[in-house]
Formats: sequence, structure tokens, C-alpha cells
Amino acid sequence: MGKNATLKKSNELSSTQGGLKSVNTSNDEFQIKKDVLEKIYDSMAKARMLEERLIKMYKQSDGYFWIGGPGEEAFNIPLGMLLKKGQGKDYDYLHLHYRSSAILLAMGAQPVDSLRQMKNTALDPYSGGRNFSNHYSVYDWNVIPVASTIETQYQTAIGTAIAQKRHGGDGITIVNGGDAGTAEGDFASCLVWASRPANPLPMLIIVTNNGFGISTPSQGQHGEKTIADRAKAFGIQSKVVNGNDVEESYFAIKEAMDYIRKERKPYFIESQVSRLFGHSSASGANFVSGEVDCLNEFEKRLVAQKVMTESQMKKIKADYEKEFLALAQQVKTEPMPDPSTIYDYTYWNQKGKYW
Ligand SMILES: Cc1ncc(C[n+]2csc(CCOP(=O)(O)OP(=O)(O)O)c2C)c(N)n1
Ligand SMILES: [Mg+2]
Repeated sequence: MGKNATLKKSNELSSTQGGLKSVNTSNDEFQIKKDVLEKIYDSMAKARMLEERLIKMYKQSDGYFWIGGPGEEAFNIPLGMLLKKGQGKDYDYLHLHYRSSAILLAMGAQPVDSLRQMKNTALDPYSGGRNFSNHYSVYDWNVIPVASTIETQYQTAIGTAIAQKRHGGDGITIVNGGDAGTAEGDFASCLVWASRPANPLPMLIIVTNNGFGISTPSQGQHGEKTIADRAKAFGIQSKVVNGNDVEESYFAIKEAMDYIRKERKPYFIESQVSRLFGHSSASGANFVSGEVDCLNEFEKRLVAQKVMTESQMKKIKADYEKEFLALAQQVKTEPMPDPSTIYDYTYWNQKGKYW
């Protein structure tokens, strides 16, 4: 999509705060190369089939609670592909929330580990069987533990961003969270600390706006026209992105990352996305019709542009479905956490009682 078209779309989206959901149905040629498009499609399909398996596990009582990110794949897969993965200040730090499964998968996370966390088995590498679904924590990839308290990640992100600013290099701090959470003070603190002229921070601040905070529509909660407008008040460069559109997301994220890596200053993206299975299992985790499904939209464009065929895409999804069903059966046979390990890892690398 050309620059003007992108801007136009952003403006259209801006005027529909909370209504969002329009998507690029144009027949414009893709700007992204075929092999990359195929990789993005494969990862998006993998992420969607994984979330659908997690929901099925919950409904079959193989888990206590589901929350996740179906509907955010078109934005989150490019994000996971474009970031600089590794451990330490030379690499990107990730302060994520519970809808970020596609980012982890794009980074190379193993689907079986998500199933282990859903089933709360001892082999769950993110929390040893202790936490909710999609609460990742990967030391080797700078993925800071996902907290169930919303918005606190915008506070912890300030810390790694300050450390990276002092350290130099081109590593950046990436933080994401939902629209409703922006009402919390942690979010305001993040904007203040990221933008102080004496020490601006290399942060990619993302808000994934799905138009709801659990059951509260965002229209009644935001005096500003777009959430990205808040960044303007702090002099932070910002963009509203149609997060249902793979290409728009890909190029917006790339532009933002290039800017932050070079300028060592913050950049703000409001990504307008869908919430395809409701808030969580607490609201039923059933497919919500009437929301734009980014996977369907991408499929339509891939077929129209003759990048992939319908049968190729059907097979990819069927293969993942089969694979994840087998993995779900496997994790059911895995051990549950031993009660004696209950205090392990309360602090980093600590085992047993810590007092
Ligand atoms: C500090 C805190 N307050 C309230 C909650 C309960 N809670 C969980 S998710 C949620 C809504 C979050 O909505 P939003 O920020 O838009 O993110 P979304 O779930 O829509 O992606 C709330 C209020 C919480 N987890 N933590
Ligand atoms: Mg929301």
C-alpha cells in the first residue's frame, strides 16, 4: 500500500474510535516478497490453530482459564519477525501482555509449551505450571514475565529502556498492552519517562486497541480521538495502524523500529485489532461474528494475488490442527508440578524456601 493510502486509512480509522475493524480489501500488489508472505501466512495460521486448541483444552477441562490473542496475528507475527531476538542489552526487551502468543511463535517458541502452560504441567517452561495461559517468560530472549495485573508492563519497560540507553548499541524496549489499560497511571508514567527531553528512551510503545476492556466499549472511555493522540502531547512520534492488515502493520513496525534503533527516542503505535473469541474463557471464548478476521482477509488477498492457493492454505491449517491435537494428548500424560517446588523461582534462579 502506498504512503498516502496508508495515511488515508489511518485517518479513516481515527474517526471510528472503538468501531475500527476496516481492512485493506484492495487488490493492490503486495510490497512484501512472496517467500516472506508465505512465512507470515504459515505463522499466522499456526498461531490461530494454537489458540483454537488452547480454547478446546479449556472447554474439555484440560485447563482452568484461557486468555489469548486470536485477532492480533496480522500485527503480532510481523512484530515477532522484525524484532532483534537475544539475551541482554544489545537485544530487544519484550514487556508483553496476554494476547501476544503470535509474537512468541514468530520468534520460534514451541507450541507444545503453550499447551503445557494451559494444562499447568511441570514442564511448562514459562511458569512451571503455575500461571494462566499465554503468560510467557523467556530469559534467553529478554521476554520479561507477563503479569496478570494489566499495565504494569509499561512501568517495568522504563527500566530496561533506561539500561539500554546507558549501554548504547541498537537494542530497544518493546511494550504492548490493551486500550482499556491506558486509563492506568502506569501508562501515563511510561509516556512521561520515555519522552523526557534530557533523556528520551529507545522504546516502542504499542497499544493494541480492540475497542473493549472486558465488556466496556472504548467509545465511552476515551476523550481523545485516537489513543495515539496522547503520545503527541509528549512529543512522541506516533502512528495509528490497521492491525488487521499484514502489510500496513509490517511496514509501520519496521519504520518505527528503524527510527528507535537509530535515534534512541520513543515511538508510539496504536494498532487497531479484533478480539475474535471475546475477552477470555470468562466470557465464553466463543467466536465473535461481525469482527474482521485478519487471517481470512489475508487469505483472500493471497489468493487474489496468486501468492498461495486455497488448498495450500487449507492443508497448512489442517496439519497444524492435527499436530496440536496430538500435542494436547501428549501433555495430558506429563507430570504435574511437585508440591515441594512451590517456592522455586520466586526470585531469579532461587530454589526451595527463600526465607
Ligand atoms: C490492575 C488490574 N486491574 C484490573 C484487572 C482486570 N482486568 C483484566 S483484563 C482487563 C481489561 C483489559 O482491557 P484492555 O486493556 O483493553 O486489554 P484487552 O484485554 O482488551 O486486550 C481488566 C480490567 C487486572 N487484571 N489488573
Ligand atoms: Mg481492549
